[in-house]
Amino acid sequence: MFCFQCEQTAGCKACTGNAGVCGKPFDVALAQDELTGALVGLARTCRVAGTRSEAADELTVDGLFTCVTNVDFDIEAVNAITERVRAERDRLAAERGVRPAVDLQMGGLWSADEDVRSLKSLVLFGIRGMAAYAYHARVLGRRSERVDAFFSKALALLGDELTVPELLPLALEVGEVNLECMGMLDEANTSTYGTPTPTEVPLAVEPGPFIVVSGHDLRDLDLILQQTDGTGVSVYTHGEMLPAHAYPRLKAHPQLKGNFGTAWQNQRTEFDAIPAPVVFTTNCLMPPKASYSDRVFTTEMVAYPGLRHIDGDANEKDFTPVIERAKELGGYATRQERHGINGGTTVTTGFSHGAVLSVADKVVDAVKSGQLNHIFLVGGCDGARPGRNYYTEFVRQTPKDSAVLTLACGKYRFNDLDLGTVAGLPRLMDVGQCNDAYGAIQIAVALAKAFDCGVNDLPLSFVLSWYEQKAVCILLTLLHLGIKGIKLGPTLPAFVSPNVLKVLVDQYGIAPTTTPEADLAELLA
Ligand code: FS2
Ligand code: SF4
Repeated sequence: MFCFQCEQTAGCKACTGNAGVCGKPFDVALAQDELTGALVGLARTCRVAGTRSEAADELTVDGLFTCVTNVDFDIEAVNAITERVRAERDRLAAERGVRPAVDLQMGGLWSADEDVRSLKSLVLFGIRGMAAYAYHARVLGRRSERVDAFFSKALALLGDELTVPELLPLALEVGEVNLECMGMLDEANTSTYGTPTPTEVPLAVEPGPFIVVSGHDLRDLDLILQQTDGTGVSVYTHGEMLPAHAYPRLKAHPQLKGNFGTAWQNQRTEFDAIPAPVVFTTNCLMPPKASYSDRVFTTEMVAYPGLRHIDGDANEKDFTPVIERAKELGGYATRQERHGINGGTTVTTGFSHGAVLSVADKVVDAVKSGQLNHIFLVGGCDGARPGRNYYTEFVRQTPKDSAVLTLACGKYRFNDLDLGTVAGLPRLMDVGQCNDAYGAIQIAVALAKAFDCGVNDLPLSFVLSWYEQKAVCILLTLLHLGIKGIKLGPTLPAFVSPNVLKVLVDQYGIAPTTTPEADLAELLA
């Protein structure tokens, strides 16, 4: 196997051998390569035929999302999608009277010239991340012709012989289209569930049966809430589901009680003795320990051999097996006090662009009067690699006349800290999930407009942590917008070759994180 798509890749180079660091076995890695090669074959067939189909678009999104880190560890599930992709390719080719294109052999890509491999990887991993967002939007009834057409175009191009100057703009185009895709998901989430408002979320677990819901899919949480109404079963969010508490139509369910645990990489400890079922709606699933695997359910594209999968149409899924399991397990007999990693007992979320821009005047006045001197966006993924406490220390050391916007699961390093207020605003504001980077961008653009300057001229710095492929597409979006001087950690992507890195440094001033002290001094200078 060869896989180097995520931050924890072996030796900061690549996972090879029998299994990846994430626990993905070599045969699943090979099956995911085969699936990706088949998606390229389908896209090339669409290109020759001059058309796509709804089934091809759906399978493309499903297939790309399946290959995101910590989503699918089940070879049968992966192979089943590959077969459907090939069948749709053949059907479409027959319908259009063209020859079906052959699958791409991914080994050729992994052993290509290192700059070509680097840029094609940026494109492929970026569209894998974007596919997750397109998927969440689709279950809420949203699709975008531009987004779907781009998936097909980019996949077909991955099979072509392209040069570095041809591939660079394609990578930036991933960022451009991802902005549209995140915007589509933002519109889907807010029009379905309302505009998030700042909400304090307890970390304690109340007595009685409960379900923990992890991942990013709000529709799954919505269904679970509807199906637990009046049953006496409580619901807790986990990981990236935390921002759900801020959506009016989700928090209207009184059984949505709080947030369980911290970021994804702590699940094998935090779920060990839990008297409740856990549902994974998306990444980040880790191979479960035997001590709790009988309590873990997967749904949508998430799959793991031996775990129970809740299947069915995204809008009519039946979570009864999960609810029954919650009742059997019974939950805790007494209230469990639980804490964030810095000892806090609550966290606050819901500083969406809608909420922050409703007090935009206050923010602008605070900057103009000098009360608010700097805004840091400290966002991205959490992960297991040592060195990620950089982000805790960075946030802890930000000056009192600054504010910190955050998003995605990296915030669990510091979201239970009490940073107080600045100019009447909380100093720490959680914008939401990783896809809510869209919201953070809207906030930055609105501030730039208010000050009649560019985003790079604002007293605003981006300090990002990455782990999987959604971080890749978000980074490409920021580059597409021309954002300069991003600090990126805890390590740089293994798939970025020295020459590609040089372009990123020369044109965008991207730099690896160093120490909180040095980075803060530089960003505030
Ligand atoms: Fe965190 Fe994992 Fe959100 Fe990533 S829970 S690293 O999938 O997309 O962020
Ligand atoms: Fe390795 Fe990451 Fe690939 Fe898993 S997803 S095999 S950890 S590079």
